[in-house]
Amino acid sequence: MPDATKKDIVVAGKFTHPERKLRIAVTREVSAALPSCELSYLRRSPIDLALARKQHRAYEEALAALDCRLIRLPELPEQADAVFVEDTAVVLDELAVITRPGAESRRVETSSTAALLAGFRRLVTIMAPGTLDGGDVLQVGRTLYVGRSGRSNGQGIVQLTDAVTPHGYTVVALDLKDCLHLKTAVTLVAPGLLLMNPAWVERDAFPDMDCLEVDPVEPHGANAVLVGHNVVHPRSCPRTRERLLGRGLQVVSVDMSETEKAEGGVTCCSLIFQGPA
Ligand code: CIR
Repeated sequence: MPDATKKDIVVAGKFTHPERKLRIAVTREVSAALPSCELSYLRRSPIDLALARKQHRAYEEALAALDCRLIRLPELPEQADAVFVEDTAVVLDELAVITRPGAESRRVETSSTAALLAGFRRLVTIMAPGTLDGGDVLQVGRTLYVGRSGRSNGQGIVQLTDAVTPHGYTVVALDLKDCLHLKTAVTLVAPGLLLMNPAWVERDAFPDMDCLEVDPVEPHGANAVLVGHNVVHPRSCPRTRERLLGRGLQVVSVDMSETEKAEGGVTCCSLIFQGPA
């Protein structure tokens, strides 16, 4: 890990299966400025910062309990959305793509993510005029589905494609409607199984996949993180949780009420990848 970042990084978490390959989860402290976050589809409502930080700790603990080694990046106190670290990079086994977030206010977030990830991966950086948010990139094996959203543009998707194609990945660009990111609309919850909101992304975009739909009263219920065999899922969507349980999946529910008001979900608050063996 580069020296410049070492002093700022908190490493926590326990290893219940040290013989397994190391799984790393990068998070970032909730910014004091979170209440003035970017909003695209939600109305602003008051955010309880202390509660947001408490919930974020519980989220980190949930990841640690699932055998993630946590690396918490330091707070960027002036960057309201910096807790949503997922948007700053796409980490694959072979390389990490440092994004150029679609929201101009968020572009300064990427440098500290890059400094950390340089210790783990070769880096490729999305350049202007390209924009890409990590929340728009859904990896399913060697396929990267990418949302053409308000945050990720055609140039960004071309640059991502150029970076990953030599490593055997196929990039599939998809249209979205009425939601911020692709992973707001669809995530992977088991091998071959997607959890999705068909109002926001076409079910037909995934002809080879099995799809479970969110409960219609829980449009935000499709944002889940698969960690091993466990689905980390928002407590605010209990009906969708029942559907996941009905498929025999193991679900870890986390309360994210405060970051949800900032249009964030469970995927956005971490970057999870395999570390060194
Ligand atoms: C934003 O608008 O950028 C933040 N308020 C929310 C970002 C959520 N990120 C994600 O879903 N990947």
